[in-house]
Amino acid sequence: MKDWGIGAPVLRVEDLRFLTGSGRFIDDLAFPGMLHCVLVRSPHAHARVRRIEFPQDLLVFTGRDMEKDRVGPMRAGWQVPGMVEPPRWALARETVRHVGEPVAAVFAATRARAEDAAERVSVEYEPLASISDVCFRWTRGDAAAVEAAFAKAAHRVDIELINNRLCGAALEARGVIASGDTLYCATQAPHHIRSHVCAELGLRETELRIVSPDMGGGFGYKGKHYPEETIVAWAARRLRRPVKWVAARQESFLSDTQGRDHRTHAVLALNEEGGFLALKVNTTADLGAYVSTFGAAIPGPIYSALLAGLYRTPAIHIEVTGVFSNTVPTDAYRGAGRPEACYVLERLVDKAAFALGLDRAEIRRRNLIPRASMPYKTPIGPTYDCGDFPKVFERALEVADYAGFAARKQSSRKLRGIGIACYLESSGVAPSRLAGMMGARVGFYEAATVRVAPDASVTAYLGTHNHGQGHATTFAQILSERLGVDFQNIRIVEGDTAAVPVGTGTFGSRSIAVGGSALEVASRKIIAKGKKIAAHLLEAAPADIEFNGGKFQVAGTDRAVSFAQVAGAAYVPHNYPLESLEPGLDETAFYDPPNFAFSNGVHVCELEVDPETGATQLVSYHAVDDIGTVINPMIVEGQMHGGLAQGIGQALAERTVYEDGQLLSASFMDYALPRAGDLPEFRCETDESQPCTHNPLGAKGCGESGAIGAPAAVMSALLDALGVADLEMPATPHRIWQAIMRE
Ligand code: MCN
Repeated sequence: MKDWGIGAPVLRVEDLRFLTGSGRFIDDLAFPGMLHCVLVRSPHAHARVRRIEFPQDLLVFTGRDMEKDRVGPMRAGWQVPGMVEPPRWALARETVRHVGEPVAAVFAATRARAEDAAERVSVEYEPLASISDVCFRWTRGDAAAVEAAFAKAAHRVDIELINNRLCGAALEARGVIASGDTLYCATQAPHHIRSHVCAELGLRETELRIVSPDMGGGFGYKGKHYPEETIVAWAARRLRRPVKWVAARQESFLSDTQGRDHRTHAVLALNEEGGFLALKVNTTADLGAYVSTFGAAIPGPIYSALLAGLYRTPAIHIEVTGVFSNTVPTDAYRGAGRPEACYVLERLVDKAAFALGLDRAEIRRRNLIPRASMPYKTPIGPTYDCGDFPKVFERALEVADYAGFAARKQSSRKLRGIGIACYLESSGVAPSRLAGMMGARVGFYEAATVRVAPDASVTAYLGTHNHGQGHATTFAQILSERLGVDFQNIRIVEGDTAAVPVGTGTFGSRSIAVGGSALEVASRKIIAKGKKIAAHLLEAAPADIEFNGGKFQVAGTDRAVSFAQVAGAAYVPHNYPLESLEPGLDETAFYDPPNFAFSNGVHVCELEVDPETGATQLVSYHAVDDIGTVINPMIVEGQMHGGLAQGIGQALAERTVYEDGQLLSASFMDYALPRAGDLPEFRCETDESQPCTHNPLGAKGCGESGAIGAPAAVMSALLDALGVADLEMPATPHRIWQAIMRE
């Protein structure tokens, strides 16, 4: 196996720093004269703020102070057509709409003092009844074609599902520090945060620098714009002192955006042989109290685009109703719309298999889109550029020994089940033009600069953000491969708008497909310029120069100059074509993908349930994923493991519970995360036979794959083990035991 460059399982260069305690996270930062901010948050789900009172010796700001300074409302980053977007203020002005909404900001020299001071702020509320209202309706597909297909169908199978609301649980809580013109902010999307905060504070983007340093996980929810960013940036300017806010763990539950929360009714029409004829999906998605940054996009355009999955269903229609409720806003959480789509489809397909008396593998086999149909235009919009779904499917069944399951079940003393999930992931939202037509207020390109130093060491600057994905390693692998520069001589810079002037960020598994592609294009520009410099040095025509193994060579001769010689000549241009070429070796590329990169895969989960207690033990989990060209197989496997753990958590344990707008699961005593002992040894492999056809690396994203396939695979296995038709996530021992008792 290769030990460097693209395809090599290179150890992560960032880990030495982290493992030796040299990371630099938000809470590690402090500035002279810094004040600590603590927020007074609403205890009510819905209330009018009557009066806010506090002793004169306290330093407290309220929404009125921000209003006087003309701080503008927070706006969503995506406005689905027809969407209602009520104003959202960083500090509430008249009304609070969810428990945890910030009402007043209290400042003191230490955090403890700020916490004590916050206790002395008294807020008089007039509680209001909780409400629910429609924010948007979003449809896709051809309703008439679906009705016509249903009229002719031999079978019709329908299902009602809840996709449980989840919350993110990164090791490091969110945090923001403002100092001078810099906002240090643990965010996945520094450039987006700059735009949002500047728009609200009336600043030019050149007046605010965002630095997102090392970050202990983001999982999608740290990619969104939050009130605290505006509050802290504004307060620091007003107080002329650095200001720091870091969330306490319970605050995270009350203020971080949450994920999923769908109610869906779906119906599948089939012919005699189990062929899918039409699919009708009706989903109600809870957006919470306000439209968060991508809060409407995730259940609208993103989720609905994936409802064809890996299947050739000729007619599909989907209607999504986004509704407000008096809860924390929802937004992206690892998978973001795709696990929801996968869950609907796979549960429905399992149910159809059951209704028709077909094996669950067989019904899928009959309906998978064959490779020969690529590129495949789905009836709901997207066109898949490539993929060999049947191959990935058969391989997954083979590695999981699906055929041998019956024997294993027979020899099991518990309730044993096997489950299959076929998933599709639209990595890297694209293209900007199409997203714009669907309401996006931002672009979806990525920018990369490759800067070669005079000594031929290389720094690359990207608009993406590394918060656990290993970018410092994988991006360096790409450059090392392309430029022939030693891996140790490459440095990757992300997360600082002063160093990286433009960018989009890391979410939607876009970093490799979009950021990596921008990097690839920038490195091609470096080589193109290097060829011109080399041609001059070698007194040859640029067209005759080849770049191979780190050397620029006159084709067919042994005359060559090294990459280092070319870099040296670029910066000490003594022998250099200055009349036709600028000095320097420094190139930037913007890359706006023409399409999503469609990662896909098939997961097979096997488990046993203890009939006495309802406890589930996963026995094995096999995943075969097509993520196109793999840059670092070790990192990809780690990404899969993390995603799988989150997906399994959704299936078996995690659930955000509200009662009358009060959050009942606001601690890790009440919100159950999966632990290492709950997880089996994962067996993951990739299929690289179908590289993405439209990006220059051929790579498709993998960061969310595990979280997309796992809930459906685990639930499929559980239903099989229990022999029941319905069971809700999270399938806790209690719920499972109740299901057993009902039988
Ligand atoms: N990779 C690769 N070959 C491929 C695809 C990816 O080697 N064909 C590598 C990439 O180079 C990168 C990593 O795998 O180092 C993930 O790449 P990608 O799929 O592009 O995903 P992103 O880097 O854009 O990460 C975002 C994705 C999302 S959306 C969430 S949420 C998420 C995740 O990744 N949150 C994470 N993985 C996480 N991992 C950690 N540790 N922490 C989080 O918060």
